[in-house]
Order: sequence, then C-alpha cells, then structure tokens
Amino acid sequence: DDVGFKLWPWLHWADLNPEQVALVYGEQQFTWQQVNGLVNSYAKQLSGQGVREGHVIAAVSTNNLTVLWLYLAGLRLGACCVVLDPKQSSEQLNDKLETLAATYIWLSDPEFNVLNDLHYRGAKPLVFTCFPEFYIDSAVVDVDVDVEAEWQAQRLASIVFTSGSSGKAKAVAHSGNNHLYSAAGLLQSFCYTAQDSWLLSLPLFHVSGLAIVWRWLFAGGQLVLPSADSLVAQLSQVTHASLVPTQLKRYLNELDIAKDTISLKRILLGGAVIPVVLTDKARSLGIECWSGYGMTEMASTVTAKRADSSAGVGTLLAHRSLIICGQSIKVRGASLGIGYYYRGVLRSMTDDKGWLVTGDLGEKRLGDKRADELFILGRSDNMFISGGENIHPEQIERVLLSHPLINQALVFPCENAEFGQRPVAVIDSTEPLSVKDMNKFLVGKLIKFMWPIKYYSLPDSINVSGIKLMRAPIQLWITNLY
Ligand code: 4YB
Repeated sequence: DDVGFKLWPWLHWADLNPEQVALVYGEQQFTWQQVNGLVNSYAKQLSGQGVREGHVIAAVSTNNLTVLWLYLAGLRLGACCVVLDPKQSSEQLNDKLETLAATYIWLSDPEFNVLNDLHYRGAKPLVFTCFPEFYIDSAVVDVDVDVEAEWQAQRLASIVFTSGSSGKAKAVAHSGNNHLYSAAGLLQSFCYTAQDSWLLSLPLFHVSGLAIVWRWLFAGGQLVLPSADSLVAQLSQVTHASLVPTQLKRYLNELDIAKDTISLKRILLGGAVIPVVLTDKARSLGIECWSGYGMTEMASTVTAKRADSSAGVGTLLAHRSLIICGQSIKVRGASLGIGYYYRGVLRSMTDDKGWLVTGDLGEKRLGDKRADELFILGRSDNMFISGGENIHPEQIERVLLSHPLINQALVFPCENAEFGQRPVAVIDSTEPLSVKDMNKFLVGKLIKFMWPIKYYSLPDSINVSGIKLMRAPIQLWITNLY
C-alpha cells in the first residue's frame, strides 16, 4: 500500500505538470520539471561526497531553500536529512547530535558552530551549495542518479525531535508513506489543490513544517518559502498557511485591513490551545481557519474541523484511529511513525496493542456542528490539584489567551499552605497586567478557584526557540522563586 505514488512524488508531478510552478522563493520560481532536475543534480552532488542509503545528515539550519534541496536530495538517495534548530542551547543541540549519530553534518551558517560549540561525534562536515540562478537551467538537463527511480515508500524519510513536557527530547522516525498518509487524510477535507500555495510558515525541525512539505508533495501544489519580509507580507503571497495560535494572533494584530490584501483562503492551526475569539476574528476577515489536534508521532494532524463557535478540535481524519480510555487519548494509524530513533536503532512508540498513549486527556462531546467532536482537557502531566479540585492549566490558558493584550500564557501550580497548590500565570503581554485587572476580565469566564493568584511576565532568561514555549524551564524558574 503506497498512497498511489509509483515514482518519487516530484518526478510524478514533473511527468504530469512539468511547466507548473512548484516552488517559490522571493523572485525565484521553480517548475516541477526544474524541481525534479535539481533534486537529481543535488543528489549527484551528495553522492559524490559519499552520501549513501541509510546515512543520516544532521542539518543545523533555519528554514531556507538550501536545506529544502538537501532534504529532498537526501530522500532521493535514501539518506535522511534531519533539521535541527540553531537557536536551541548548545547542550540541547549536542544531545540531539548524540542521539542521531549522524554520518554527516551541515550548517546553514558556519557561525552556528562557533556559537554552539558543537560536538560532531564522528559526523563528517558536508559541503552543500546550491547552484547560482543563471546555472539552474543547464543543471537540470538529464542528470543521471545511480539509484532506482521508484518511490521508496517504506524507507526512513524523516526524524523529528519532540520534547514532550518533561525529560530528554525523543527522536521520532517516519517513513515516506507515514507522511503521505498524514497528508492524504488531512487533504480529504482541508482543500489544497495544484492551484494553491502553502507558505512554509513553520520550521522544518518541527513536524508542522515538515507536514507542509509532504502535503505539497502529495497534492502537487505550490510551496512558498518565506523570504525576509514580515509575517503579514509573507502571508499576503499565499492561499494556505499553517500557524500556531500565537502567530495568527500576531498576524491579525499587525494586519492593516485598509491597506493589506488578504489572499489567504485557509489556515491550519494547531500545536496548542486555540482560542475561539481568534478564529472568529479571522473568519470576520474572510479567512477560513481550521483547528487541528496532532502530535509529532502521528506526523502532525490527527483530528480537525473548520473552526466554529465550539472549542473542540473536530473529528478524526482518515487513516487514523483514536480511542479515549478514562480520559486518556490514544491514537494509531498509517501516519504513526516507525519508532523512536536512537543511534540507528528504532524503539517502539506504542503500548502492546499498538496504541500511542499521547499523554493528553480529552473527551468526546457534541460540538457546534451537532456532531461528536474531540475536546482536549490538557496534558495529564500538567494537571494539579487545588483545594481538592482538579486544575488543567490549559483551560486557564485558553481564557487568558482570549485577552486582547496577552500573546502567550502558561499556567503553573505553586505551593500554597491552605489549598495545597494554586495557579500562577506566566504571560507575554503587550502591556503589564495586574491581578486586579485580570480578575475583572475573568469574571464570568472562569470559575474562581482557577483564577491565577499572580502574573509574571515571561523572563528574558527563558530560551524561546521552537514553536511553543517549553513548560519545564519556566516551571523550574517559578519553583526557584518560592
Ligand atoms: C494541543 C493541540 C490543540 C496539539 N489543543 N493541545 O499541521 C499541523 O497539524 C499543525 C498546523 C499548525 C500548527 C501546528 C501543527 C502541528 O503539527 C502540531 C503538532 C504538535 O504540536 N506536535 S508536538 O509533538 O510538538 O506536540 C503535541 C502536543 O501538543 C499534543 O500532545 C498536545 O498536548 C498539544 N496540542 N494540538 C491543545 N489543538
């Protein structure tokens, strides 16, 4: 079973729609024929340096055209390029390099080595450069790569690190088929055709960015790489984007309705609590939002719906299964990865029945569309007890995030003699907010025992790399305050 591709997806589209624009980066455009030719040329360049099937290439890189070529050319050879966030701490980066035991390492900027004090651990530095623009047309004529042209659906196609909320980051491995099934299921309801363009609006080191690439390959649409502009400018060039809720909030705040054109048709949201006020505001501007729930292990989205007045995350997408035991959410399906990767060895991600225990708690309830949908209560390891009542920090965060001046919010327990624990909030807000201001705002929105008793602004010492705030370092910072 291979979701219908016989050839490499880019070769498939090059045969079918050779002249169609596939990839856009600033002024540069590439047709499917050029993409295919360039992938072959770059694959040849890599193979000349010794890159072979089964090799892992660690790429410390921002999102850019070069790393995309490296990723695709790697796939062509059966090598797996793993993108790593250059903004994380050197300790985090070196941990990941240890887990990967990569054959090659490539940095999109040589400075990253100096900044990060990287331990290469036997990985050889890879030289990888893109052709200058004038050379592209001559580079794409009939390059022969000495490996088979058939699509290799079962091969290792990506490794993505996921940190969960506690402990060391785990490396999740997926096959090409896993990604294509993930794309196929989402795109059954979330429309993205060959005429549409999807902005690579999230990093390739996160599953949400990688999933954009695979939807592009699956649908044969257009992929737009962000050029140096603002988020508003980038989003004005595309019909589709994936955003975390904070990005959407920023976009809606920065958007000048009188001046800016809105080309966006559809936005896929996910990764964290999605406030309904946000999707309502987008809808009033003619932008259709979709609320999704997913995780790295499932190659991104598991449930989704067109956003409406309910806070649920919609219904199950094709090629996935989901059960709720007690309140614990378990998932599996064709998009579930092939295992956790550690130095060339894969370890199972599931329980003995093949389910991935997500760590999220949820329930099925009747939603706005009069159908059962999934509601996420929060992660089981974030929950705490205050005066005998269960508190899910995520439920408080949802309400805080609906405040017009709050961009990010995380809620934590702090020790309290009377209640055992009470909630405190760490926020990133446009203006300082007092407990008194906030209590006024929370009346009628949140039951009183859930009101945070203190608001801290996000400390500068917290590393804000990645697509979401990490709980563990902030929790540590709070614990040290008391
Ligand atoms: C949620 C949640 C939700 C995840 N409410 N908690 O393509 C996409 O699906 C996409 C589009 C835009 C933005 C992000 C995405 C993602 O992939 C998100 C996937 C992700 O966040 N993976 S993760 O491994 O980093 O974290 C997974 C965890 O995130 C889940 O286990 C939940 O705890 C949480 N989460 N969606 C509330 N809608």
